[in-house]
Amino acid sequence: MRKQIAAANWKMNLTLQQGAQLLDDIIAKPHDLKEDQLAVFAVPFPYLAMAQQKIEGKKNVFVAAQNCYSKKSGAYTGEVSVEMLQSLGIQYVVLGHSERREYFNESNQLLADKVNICLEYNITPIFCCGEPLSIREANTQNEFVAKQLEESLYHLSAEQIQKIVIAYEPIWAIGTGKTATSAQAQEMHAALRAQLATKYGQEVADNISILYGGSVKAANAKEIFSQPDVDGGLVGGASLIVDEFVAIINALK
Ligand code: G2H
Repeated sequence: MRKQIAAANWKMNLTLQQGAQLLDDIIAKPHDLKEDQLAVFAVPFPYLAMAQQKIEGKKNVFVAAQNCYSKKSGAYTGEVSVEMLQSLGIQYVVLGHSERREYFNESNQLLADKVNICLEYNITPIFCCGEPLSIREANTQNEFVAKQLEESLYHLSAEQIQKIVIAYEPIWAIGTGKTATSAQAQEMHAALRAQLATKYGQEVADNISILYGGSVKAANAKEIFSQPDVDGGLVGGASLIVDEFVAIINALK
């Protein structure tokens, strides 16, 4: 049974004190995470240790980094290695968010290298993919997203690919208040799963969690997550509000 995941992406928001308070408040609220349901908090690098401490002993709750570097160590001033993350006990890393691709020129090839190093250190990549508005308008989104997966993930073995979480985030729906309809999300998620099945077989494809991201909030989470191929969400803005994110966790199927 694949995991259902509510992943918070704080992006570059909050002070340390605000982040600590937000985590305390969310953790204190009642939520009912079943065996196959996870809550993941992708926090800024300087808050990883704090967050990791706060979630210690909490079942099915994890902390994620929002990025990592593709090299093991060395003279890469300002970068953060996977080994550093591992030494903090971090088990998830968001990779290839569209903001990283756009503002920091992250290519599919660089992301393939980052995926590899994460797997080498037993850290699960939450691999983001998704098309810009122009591609959606040209109705070539399936090919566009297929290429992102092909160039960053399809060198992996069947065993390795099952360790990846995929997050589909149509760029036109990110932080814009525009959400893909649940039917649009389901259509893309089903297409991605079919593509994974073609490459790795149906059983492998059925084990891979595919999250939806882009203006998920308490009001639309249940409807989106109820789609058969949507396994939860990667949530930006709404993850910064206690009641919103708690409701989103509770909307997991
Ligand atoms: C997409 C998402 C979180 P938001 O970037 O990754 O952000 O929910 O604010 O659209």
